[in-house]
Amino acid sequence: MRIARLSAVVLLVIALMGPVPVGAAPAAERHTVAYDRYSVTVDGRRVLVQGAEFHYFRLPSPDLWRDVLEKIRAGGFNTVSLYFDWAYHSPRPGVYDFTGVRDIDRLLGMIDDLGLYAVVRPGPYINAETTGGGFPAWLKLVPGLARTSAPGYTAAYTEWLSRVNPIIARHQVTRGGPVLLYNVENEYQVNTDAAYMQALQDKARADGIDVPIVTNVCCDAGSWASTWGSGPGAVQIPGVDDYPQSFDCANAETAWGPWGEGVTERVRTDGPGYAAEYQAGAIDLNDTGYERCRELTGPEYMRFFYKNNAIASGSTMFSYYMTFGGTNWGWLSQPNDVYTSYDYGAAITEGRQLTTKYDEFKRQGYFLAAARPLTKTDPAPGPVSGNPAVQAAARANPDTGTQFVLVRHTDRAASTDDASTLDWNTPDGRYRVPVTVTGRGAQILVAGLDLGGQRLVYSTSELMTHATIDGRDIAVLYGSGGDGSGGAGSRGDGDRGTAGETVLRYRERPRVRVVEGTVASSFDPATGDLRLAYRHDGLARVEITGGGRRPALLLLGTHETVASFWRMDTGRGPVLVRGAHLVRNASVHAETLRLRADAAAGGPIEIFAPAKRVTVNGTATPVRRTASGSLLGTLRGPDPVRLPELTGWRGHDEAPEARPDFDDSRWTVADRTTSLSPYPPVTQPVLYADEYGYHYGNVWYRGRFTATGAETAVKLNAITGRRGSYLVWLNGRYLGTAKGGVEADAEPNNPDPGPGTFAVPPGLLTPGQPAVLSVLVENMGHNDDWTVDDNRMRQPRGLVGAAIVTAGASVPVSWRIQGAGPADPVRGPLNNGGLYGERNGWSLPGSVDRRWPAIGALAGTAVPPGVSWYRTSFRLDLPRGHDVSVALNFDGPLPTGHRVMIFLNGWNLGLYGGGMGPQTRFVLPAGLLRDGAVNTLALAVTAREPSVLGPVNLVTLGVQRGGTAG
Ligand code: IPT
Repeated sequence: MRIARLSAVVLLVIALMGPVPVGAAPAAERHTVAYDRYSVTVDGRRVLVQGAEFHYFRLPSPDLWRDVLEKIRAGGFNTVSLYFDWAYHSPRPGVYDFTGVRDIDRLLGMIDDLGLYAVVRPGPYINAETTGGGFPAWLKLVPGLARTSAPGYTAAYTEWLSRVNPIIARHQVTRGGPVLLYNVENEYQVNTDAAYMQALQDKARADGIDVPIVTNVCCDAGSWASTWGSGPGAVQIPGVDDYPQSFDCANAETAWGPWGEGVTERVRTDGPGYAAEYQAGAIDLNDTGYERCRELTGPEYMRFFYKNNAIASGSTMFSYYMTFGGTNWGWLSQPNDVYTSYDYGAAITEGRQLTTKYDEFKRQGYFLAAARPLTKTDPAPGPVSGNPAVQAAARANPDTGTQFVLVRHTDRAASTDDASTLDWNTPDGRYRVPVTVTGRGAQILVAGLDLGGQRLVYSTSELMTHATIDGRDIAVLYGSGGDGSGGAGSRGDGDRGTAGETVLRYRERPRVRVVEGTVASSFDPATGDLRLAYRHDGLARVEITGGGRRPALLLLGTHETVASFWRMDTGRGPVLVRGAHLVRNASVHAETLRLRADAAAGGPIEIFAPAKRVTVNGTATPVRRTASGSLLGTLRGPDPVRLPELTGWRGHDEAPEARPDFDDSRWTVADRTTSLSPYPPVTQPVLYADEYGYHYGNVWYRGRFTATGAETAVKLNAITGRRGSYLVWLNGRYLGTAKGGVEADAEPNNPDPGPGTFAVPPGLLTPGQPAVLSVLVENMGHNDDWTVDDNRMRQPRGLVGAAIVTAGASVPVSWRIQGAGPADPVRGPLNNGGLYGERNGWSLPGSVDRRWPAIGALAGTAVPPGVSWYRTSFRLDLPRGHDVSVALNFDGPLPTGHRVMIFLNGWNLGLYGGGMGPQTRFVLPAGLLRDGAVNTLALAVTAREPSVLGPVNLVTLGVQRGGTAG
C-alpha cells in the first residue's frame, strides 16, 4: 500500500497550535487515503468507487444540485465525478468568481453532507463539449501553446489552479471532506509534454492536494502506459475512458459495441483498474434527439457492458459519463458537437427525471455496494459451461474465496436465448448449475458470500442487495433476462417466468415459510444445503428461521419489481423501502422512521426498518405490520399542477446597428494587423472578435467606406462554429445571410461554410457618399483543443475576411466592432453576447417593455429579417411541497429561417430553431424559475428571412410530491 498523504507535518502543526479556540468549528475528522492494485482505501477500508459524472456548471441552480446529488446517491452511487470549468469562472485574466451558481465550495460541502465522495477534475483542459474545452476564450490572446509547458500558458493555468486548488484542498477526505481523488488534465495521451503533466501534479501538491492523483486516458491505454506509466508525468492511478457504443444515436437499435467490448484496461499494475469515464449516454452528434441516445445506451447496454467490464477488468473504480447531463445554457457549449441540451441520454434526464436506466444503475450499484468482497478480486478459474455459446468468466476474492461469475454469450452479438449447465466449483462445494442467457443479457452470479448471518452457497438469481434489519437478514434477488425494456434482442417480457435457484447453507434443517409466491424448497442434511427453486415473477417472499442461524427473509423478484426498492443507510443501520418514486433520505429516531421521499402517484409504500412509526416528509403516515414483518402504508400522490398560459406578449424590433445613421463612435476600432491565431485572416485588418475582447455570443461589425458607384458585391467570410451564421446590411438594406464556418482550415475536399457573396443592389450607393456595411455575426461557443498541435482553441470567431467587390479601384473600409458588455456579475461571463437588446438590458426582468407594442399571442407573429425581441411575464403558483420540473415548449415545425434565444429572468437558457438542433423543449430550472412570484421571459429572435413565430407554452416534465424541500 502506498500512503498518499504525509500527515505527520500537518499533525505537528495542529499540535503546536494548541487547543481549538472556543466557538471555532470542531476539527473535521481526518482520514488516510491509500491504494493498492485492488482498490482505493480510506483508513484501511477498501472502497468500491461507483461514480456519477455530474457538471454543476450545467445546472445553474445550487438547490437543484442537492436534488440531483440525492438522486445520484439513492441510485447506488457513492461518488460524484466533477469537472471544473475554467471558462465558467473567469471572464478575464486575473478575475475569478466562485459565488452563486459558481460556488464550488458550497457544492463540495453539499457532497460531503450527503456522504458522497468526489473525484475532482479541474483540467486545466476538460473537453466535455464545453466552450474551448474549458479554456476561457481570453486564453486565445495569451502566447504559448496550450496544454504544454509554454511559459504564457503556464502562467495562465497557474492562475486558475491557484484559485481552484485551495478550495478543493480544504474539502479532501484527508481533511474530513469528500474529495477522494484529484484528476489532472484530460485524455492527454495523444499529446507528449511529460514536463507539463508533472508540473500540474507538482502544482497540486504545492497547493495542498494530498489525495491520490489520477488522470483519464482515452483510446489507447497501452501507449500511455509505455510513455507515461512511470517517470515524469506519470500519475498514481491512470484511468481509461471507454465509450463502446460510440455516438451514433440514429443507429440505436443496431449498435452493439462498435468501439469494441469496452473493457477498462489496467494501465499500471500497482494501482486499481479505473474506468475514469465509462459511457452512460451519448452526445447527439447527428441531431437525432436524446431519447435515441438513451436507447443507444439503455438498460440492455448497461447490463452487458458494465457487468462485463467489472468482471473482465476487475476494476473497482467507475465513473459513468454522464449520469446527469444538464444544460448548455448561455454560451457554454462547444457547438460542433452539441446544442443547448446536454441531456446526454443519461439515467437522470435534463429535466431531473428518473428513467429505466436509473433503475439499472440502482440494481447494479446496490449490488456493488453490498458485495463487499468485490473490492479485492483476482481472475479465477470459472465454472465450465456445458454450452460453448455461453461463457462463464470468474473473479474471486483471495481472502474470502467469494466468487463472482459473469455469465454471458460467448459471441457478444448473439441475441438468442441459450441455456447451459455450469460445472461450478464453488467455495462450498461442486455443483451443476443450470443457467440461461436471454437475448443480450449478462448476469453476475455469486458463490460463497456471507449475507449478514447467512451463507449464500450460490444463486442463479442476481443479488441486488442484502441488509440486516432488526436482527433479520434480508436479501433482494432477481432474475436474468432483463427488464423487458426493449432494444435489440431483448425479450419483451423481461425476466418474468425465468427459472431461478438459490442455495443457502445451514447447520440443521431450517424452517421455511413461503410468505408470497411459489417457491419449492429442499434440504440436504449431508451438505446442509437449503435449495430454493422458483420462477421469477412478481415478488416472492421466503422466510427462513432456525437452522442455526438468525432469521432471514429472501425477496425474489424480477428486474422490474426489485427496481422499486430503495436502500438507505441510517445511524441505526440500513432500511429498505419499496414503492416511493424516490427515497432521498432516511433516519431513525426512537421508534420512528423519518423518510424524505417523492411520490409521483399515490400508492402503497412498504418499509423494512427498525421502527414502528413512519413519517414521510414530516407528516405521520399510518402503517400496519405485514406478514413479512414490514410496515405498509399509503403515499399521497401529487396535487394537480396548473401552469399559466403565456399571453400578453410585447414586441420590439431591434438592430438599430443596421441603420446607416446609428452612432457607433464608442465602438472599438478594429485596427489589429496580427493575431496569435495560426489561422491567418483572409483580409486586413484582423476582425476576429476575440482580439477585441468580445468572446461570447453575437458581435456586430460596422464598416464605413466612401462609395464609388462601381461596387458590385460584398464578399464576407465568418467563422462561428457549427450552427452559427451571419446577416448583412448595406446602408440599412438587408442583403442576406450565410452560414458561418466551423473551422478556418477545413479540408479542401470538405469545404467549410463561411464565405458569402452579396450583390449590391443597383442605386443603393451614391458615388462620393459614405456607405455603411453592418454585419451581425452569430458566434457560437469556441472549439475545443483535444489534440494540442493543431491549436484548435485558437480558431477564430467572427469575421475573418471582408472586401468590397468593385469594377474600379479597391475600396478601403474602416471597421468598428461591438460585442458583449462586461460579464453579468450574477449570471457569469457566458450568459450574454452583444445584441443591442442584451447591451441595453432587454433580456433582464424589469419593466423595459412598458412602451413596447402589445402583440398578444406569439403564434402567428410575422418577424422581419434582423433581430426582434418579445417579452412577457407570468406568475407561477405551484403546489407547496412538490417538485415540478417545468420547460418552455415550442410547438409546430422546427423553424429554419429564424432562431430564438431564450431568457428566463435574465438567464440565457438556450437556442431554439434556426439549425440549432432538434430541441423543442427547454428546461427552466427551479430556482431561476421562481415559484409564487412573477417571472419574465424574453425571446430574442434572429430572423435570416421573413418568418412567422409558432406557439410557445409551459409544460411539466415531471411532478412529484416531495422534492428537496420535502
Ligand atoms: C471524452 C472526454 O474526455 C469527455 O470530456 C467528453 O468530451 C466525452 O468524451 C464525450 O462526451 S473523449 C472520448 C470519447 C474520445
